Amino acid sequence: MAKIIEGKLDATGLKFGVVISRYNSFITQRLLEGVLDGLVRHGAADGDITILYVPGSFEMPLACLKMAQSGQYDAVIAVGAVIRGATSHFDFVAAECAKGIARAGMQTEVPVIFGVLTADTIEQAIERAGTKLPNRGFEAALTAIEQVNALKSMSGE
Ligand code: INI
Repeated sequence: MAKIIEGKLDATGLKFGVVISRYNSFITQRLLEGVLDGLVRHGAADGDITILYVPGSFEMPLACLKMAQSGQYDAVIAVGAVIRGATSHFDFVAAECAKGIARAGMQTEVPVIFGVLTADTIEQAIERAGTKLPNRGFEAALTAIEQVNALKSMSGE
């Protein structure tokens, strides 16, 4: 019989850092609401969640790295919205943001979750922030909880 290791969706006693971008704040605030809802409804205490604001998604990797390095959090959740619109800036910001966030997790061995929307239009971003589609922030919260618990289970905690 195969041995299965998996993470429970129980955030009781876990500590979370949330890095949120002010850029496109009308979207990122909705995502933040989803993150907080997802964490608290799965048992996290309000006081165990720290929110760090940064100017834009390009600034998120360093902030995530610093939070993860601090040793104060079981997971860090990055919340941003990169919208293509009419600018080629999108490709640079989205690529650096994704790479940097992945690197922060690998470097620190703390789960750093990519709760960053990348969308071609503002309408798509609104849909993914909890209108036509589920709130991506809520999904990022559940991802964080599962990943923390999966890694804890794997190391026998
Ligand atoms: N930042 C975002 O978070 N989303 C975007 O869609 C975006 N666009 O398209 O320009 C964006 N740019 C700002 C960037 O993140 C930095 O704050 C800026 O370049 C200063 O470093």
